[in-house]
Amino acid sequence: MTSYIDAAKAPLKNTGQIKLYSSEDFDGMRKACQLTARCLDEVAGMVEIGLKTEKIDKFVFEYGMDHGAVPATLNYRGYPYSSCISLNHVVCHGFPSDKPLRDGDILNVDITFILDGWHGDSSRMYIAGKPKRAAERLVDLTYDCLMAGIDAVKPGNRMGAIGAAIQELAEKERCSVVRDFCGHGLGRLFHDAPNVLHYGNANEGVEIVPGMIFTIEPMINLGKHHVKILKDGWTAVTRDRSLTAQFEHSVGVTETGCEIFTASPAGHTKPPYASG
Ligand code: EYF
Ligand code: CO
Ligand code: CO
Repeated sequence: MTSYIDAAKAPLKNTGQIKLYSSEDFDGMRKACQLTARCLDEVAGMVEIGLKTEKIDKFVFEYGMDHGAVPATLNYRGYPYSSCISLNHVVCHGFPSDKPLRDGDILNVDITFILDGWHGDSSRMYIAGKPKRAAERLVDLTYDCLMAGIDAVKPGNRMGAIGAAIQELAEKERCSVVRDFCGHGLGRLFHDAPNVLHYGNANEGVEIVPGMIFTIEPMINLGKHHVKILKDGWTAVTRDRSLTAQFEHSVGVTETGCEIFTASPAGHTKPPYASG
C-alpha cells in the first residue's frame, strides 16, 4: 500500500512512498518552475515556418546556463538533448532536428530545468503558420484536458479523479488518451512516486493530500490511443500516425486545491500566443 513521507526525512530516491513537501520546498519548486515557464514563453517568439527545431534546443540549453540551471533531460538515461520536441504524430520524447518547420506543423516543446536542486517540468504546444482545423481543435482540447485534470487536484479526491476528468473530456470529443506514458511526482528527483495516470476511475488511486508535488501531462490523440517507439529507441509516435498533442504543468497541492508552479508569467496558455 502506498504511504506518505516527510520529504525532509526521505532518502533521495524513488522508494514508492509519496514525499510531502514544506512551504520552503514549494518556494524552491516555484523558482525552478518559473524559469522553465519563462523559457517556454521565449520559445513562443521563435516558432515560425522554416525554423529548425535544433535551434530551440540550443536556445533552451543556453537559457538554462545563463540562469544557473541545467536541463534535466540532457544525458538523462542517455537522452541526448536539452528538450524533447515532438511534431505532429510524435507523442513524446521527439528529438530536436535540422528539418525546417512547415506551414501547419504542430509541436510540443518539453523542458525541465534543475535550479538549486529543484526540477521544473512543463511543456506546451506551438503552431507554425496556419493550422488545419482538426489540429487546432486537438491542441485546444488537449489544453482543456490538462486544465480539467488540474481542477480535480483537491485534498480528499483520489489521484484517479485527475485521469477520470481528462479521459471523460477527451473521449466526449471522440479523441483518445495515451496510456503508455504518465505524469509523475517530482521535486529534488525528476521522476518520483506517484505515477499520475491520464485515464481511469475517480474513486481509484491514493488520496490527494497537501504537500504533494507532481506533473500532469496528458497526451491526446485524434485517432486511437496506441503508440510505438521508433528505432532510435526514444521517439514515441501514434501507431495509426494520427495527430497528437500534449501540455504539461508541475503542480503543488495546497489546503484547497493546487498551485500551478509552471504557470506562464506572460499569461500564455495555449496557441495562438500573443506576441510582445
Ligand atoms: C521511450 C525516457 C524516455 N522521461 C520523462 C527518459 O517527464 C518527462 N517529460 O515531461 C520526461 C522526459 C524525458 C524522459 C526525456 C527522456 N526521458 C526514459 C524511458 C523511455 C523514454 O522514452
Ligand atoms: Co516534461
Ligand atoms: Co514530465
